[in-house]
Amino acid sequence: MAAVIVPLFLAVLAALSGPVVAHGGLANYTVGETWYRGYDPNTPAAEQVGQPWMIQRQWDSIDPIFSVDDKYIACNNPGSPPVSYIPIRAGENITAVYWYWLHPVGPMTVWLASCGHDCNSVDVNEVEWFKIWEAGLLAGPNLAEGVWYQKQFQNWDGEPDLWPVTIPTSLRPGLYMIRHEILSIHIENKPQFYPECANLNITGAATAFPPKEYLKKFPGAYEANDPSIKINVYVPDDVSNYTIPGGPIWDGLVISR
Ligand SMILES: [Cu+2]
Repeated sequence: MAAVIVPLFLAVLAALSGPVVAHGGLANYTVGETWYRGYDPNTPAAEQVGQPWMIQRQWDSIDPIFSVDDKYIACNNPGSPPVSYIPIRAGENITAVYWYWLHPVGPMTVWLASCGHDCNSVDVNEVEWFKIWEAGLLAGPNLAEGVWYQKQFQNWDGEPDLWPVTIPTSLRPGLYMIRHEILSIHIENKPQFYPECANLNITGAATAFPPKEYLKKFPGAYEANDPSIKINVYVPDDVSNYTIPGGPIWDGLVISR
């Protein structure tokens, strides 16, 4: 489970030179001072799949997923699971590292799913995900021109875009997948989902786990006609509140069923 310390510059850089399309994805993580290289769709799969350092699910495209019913909405993942797990303690931060994220409008969410004894034999469409973090519209004046977290986390000064998230302190230890999703809604009624998944080995002595109402599948967590997903952020232009789809985040408390 060796850490690779060389930053991996991502496909989005190549995409920037394209005339129209510019998307992106997540291919690096940090925990503390340790850098974990993930999958790079611009590097041959044979150099990455099965490598002992790989901690992220293979993904092959920086293009978005447009349908909530697309099975790739789980992990942008037509390919192979990784070999290794990022070690992390409950209560510790994991930071997702992007380069030059482009889109400014829409929510960002982070989900976990328990894998049982092995994340590499599970079906990413069958595991049960629970949301642990979300951020949407931070300030007005309206949906199109307001400050979204998605806009605020961008860095265009050569530094990477950093997205830190805390693993719930009360979560019971085990093998989990972590799923980062950026939902971009800058094109009217055509949502763009950008999910990627990695393996975590969460340690600690806590015992909590979210109750059933927090557990969702992808596809399944979202409705195509959710007004936060099928949305025109430009009309009307006086809306300054936004409900992040996918239900509430689990706050780490044990809730009696
Ligand atoms: Cu894009």
